[in-house]
Amino acid sequence: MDDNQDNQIGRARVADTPELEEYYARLAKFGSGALWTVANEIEPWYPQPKSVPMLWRYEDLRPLVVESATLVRGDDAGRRVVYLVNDERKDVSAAVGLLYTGIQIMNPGESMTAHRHAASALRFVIEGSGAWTIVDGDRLQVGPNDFAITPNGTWHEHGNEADDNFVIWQDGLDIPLVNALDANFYQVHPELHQVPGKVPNTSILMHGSGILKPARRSWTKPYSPLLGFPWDVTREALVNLAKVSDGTDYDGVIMEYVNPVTGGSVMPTMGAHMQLLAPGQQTKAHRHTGSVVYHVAEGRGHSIIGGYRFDWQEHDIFCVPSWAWHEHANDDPNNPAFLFSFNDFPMIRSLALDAEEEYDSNGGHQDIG
Ligand code: GTQ
Repeated sequence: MDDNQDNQIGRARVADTPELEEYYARLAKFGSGALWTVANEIEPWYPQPKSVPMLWRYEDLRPLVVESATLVRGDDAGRRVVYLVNDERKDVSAAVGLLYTGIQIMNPGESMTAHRHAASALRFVIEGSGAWTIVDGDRLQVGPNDFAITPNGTWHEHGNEADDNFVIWQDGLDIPLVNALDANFYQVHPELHQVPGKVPNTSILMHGSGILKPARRSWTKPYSPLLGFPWDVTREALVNLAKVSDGTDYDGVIMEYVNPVTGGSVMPTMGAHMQLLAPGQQTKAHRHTGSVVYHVAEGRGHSIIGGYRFDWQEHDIFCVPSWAWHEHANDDPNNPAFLFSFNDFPMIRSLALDAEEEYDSNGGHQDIG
């Protein structure tokens, strides 16, 4: 921000004097302060995220994640996760804004105990067959690039039924948000494990057709009854949309994972998207309120975020802080790139805090919010 802009009527512009400093000291004794000493900082002209743009290379982290599988037992760790923390958000364990993310590994045949919390969680599977997660009794089977949710308050436990491979997946949670609101709760399941229902993937069988929904069945919970979103269906949907649409200027062909009952976001606090960048495509730059964590599902390319270039390849994870300019490019001239992402947009929207601007290379910005 240009601090000079604060030297104007309408902004706080009181100069310190010995008399005022002495007055401030007396206010502080009573748990108080003068607004004009903090006003410009707490009411910035536009969002001033602490988070910085970052990219975490899977190549760097995978060996360390694999090492964790020999260092600690799942039963001792709760979940065996290497979490990704923003350089400027270590105090709240956030990857960006108020979003948490981590890379979880499970050994062959291993399972984690059931628990629930007020925070909402999602998974994006990176590698390995045999992964499952039981969400409120529904045993979901997931594979690479599948997306799954464990909404706030649902009992969940994870496992790997393969004999000979790890499962590695990315977790995304709104833990920093829920903690910022002082609203987090955590419970270990009294039996440590749930009894799964008879038919695995019940939520997908019931709600996953994509074009039909069960008649006369009400669903009133604030999250999607569909808990798993398989990669093959997702990828095909994007490829099909790309046949008939050039997509958006800023994101290429992009689709949101939705609650099939409402068409809205999958959970009340976090939404998720998959986007396709056509071979060689370069998007325009924009910025908006809300924080985003990306996972490269397929392909290679780069993004320019807040003026920094980040080259990415498969399974790299990167973040876009709120109000940071960003644009994406698929650097492969022959193949599409697919980016998974999750965000806090449902929260931003429900609080009517959404704003967006298009980057104008002449230096000006156009408000398109
Ligand atoms: O599986 O619910 O990465 O509670 C961090 C906290 C995963 C989980 C994490 C969690 C979970």
